[in-house]
Amino acid sequence: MKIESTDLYHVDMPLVTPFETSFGRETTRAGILVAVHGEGLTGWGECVASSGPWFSYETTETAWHLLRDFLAPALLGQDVHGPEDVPACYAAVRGHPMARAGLENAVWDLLARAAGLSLAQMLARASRVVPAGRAVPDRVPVGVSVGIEDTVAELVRRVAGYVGQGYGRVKLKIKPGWDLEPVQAVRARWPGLPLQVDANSAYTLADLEVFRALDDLDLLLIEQPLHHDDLVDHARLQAELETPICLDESIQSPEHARWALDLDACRVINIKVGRVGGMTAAVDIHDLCARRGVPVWCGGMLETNVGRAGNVALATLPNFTLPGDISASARYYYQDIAQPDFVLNPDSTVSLPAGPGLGVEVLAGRLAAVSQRHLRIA
Ligand code: SMG
Ligand code: MG
Repeated sequence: MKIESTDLYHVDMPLVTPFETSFGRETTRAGILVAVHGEGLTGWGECVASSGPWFSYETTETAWHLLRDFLAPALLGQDVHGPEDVPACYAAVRGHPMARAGLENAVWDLLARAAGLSLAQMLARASRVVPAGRAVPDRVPVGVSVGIEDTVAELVRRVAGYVGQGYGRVKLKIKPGWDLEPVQAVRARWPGLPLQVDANSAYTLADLEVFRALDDLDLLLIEQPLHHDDLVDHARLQAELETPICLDESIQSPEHARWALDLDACRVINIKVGRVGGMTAAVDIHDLCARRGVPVWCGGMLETNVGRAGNVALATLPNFTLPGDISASARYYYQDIAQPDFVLNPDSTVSLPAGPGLGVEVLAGRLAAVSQRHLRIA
């Protein structure tokens, strides 16, 4: 498949509910939608870099720069046989995984559509641990990630709303000053609820007592408690805790995943396709963890239905044994740029859309309405 052109759309969309983490509150979500064209077909990818360098150093501006000046030009005119050919086109580019993922994932969608396969089928073929003949699941288990609220009472009300909608697993954002009290309150109200926390790197080893107390709350995992770039202190903390540490920000490549497991810095990995540079690396990390007996789950970056469809497909791989941060479309945006929407099934799953590739279609009018700029690279 010869890549004939690429379109970049810088979007900004208001969130249905503001989302607050240890690094701040977001009321809108910026991102870049990437379309690649070849042989009359179009594939879509979503770059999940935020407006500012908080979750990672990447921003929509840095990703736009990388995509416009390095990544899309390197891919232009290339004859791509498989998605794994894409990272090879810009192997010399260091870092910037979210920018790379936006483009690579668009090619996965394009090639899946060309082959008449769903993305989930393509991913199963790419994995080295999926047994031959395994049927692709038609749904994946999901949970909801709940941001920091102004009061514990508001948090409990918010969680009650999501539990009432049918979410069977809840993740609470924590930060110093917003940790034991809210988590204990939610645990007391729902003693059997699968519950986990995410600190987004807000703590240090000096906070050991907070983690010892969280260790008693029967949590599924504690996500990214320490520095975003650290593995050594996470290994020290894991040695003190029964609850598995799950790394998010610290794992930006399959190499980071291997180093983290070798150091026992975590016992679960959150795979975000954007954070690790694309589906090829995401499958590699999945396979590594499967071979080592380490569970993984699919993280979320408040994606539109384009990114969400990719996450749902990824989460069909067999070692995604914990529910993903893949909530129903209605939790994020009033009107998504791609359809159909994802809805929550009563068993706290979302279903895979039908059709080849991602299984969602971008609506040109809706995309134009939320686009701040558009660039064609041809
Ligand atoms: O997509 O439902 C979602 C959000 C999941 O909590 C979520 N993501 O650190 O895991 C994380 C955060 C990062 C969000 S920053 C945009
Ligand atoms: Mg996280």
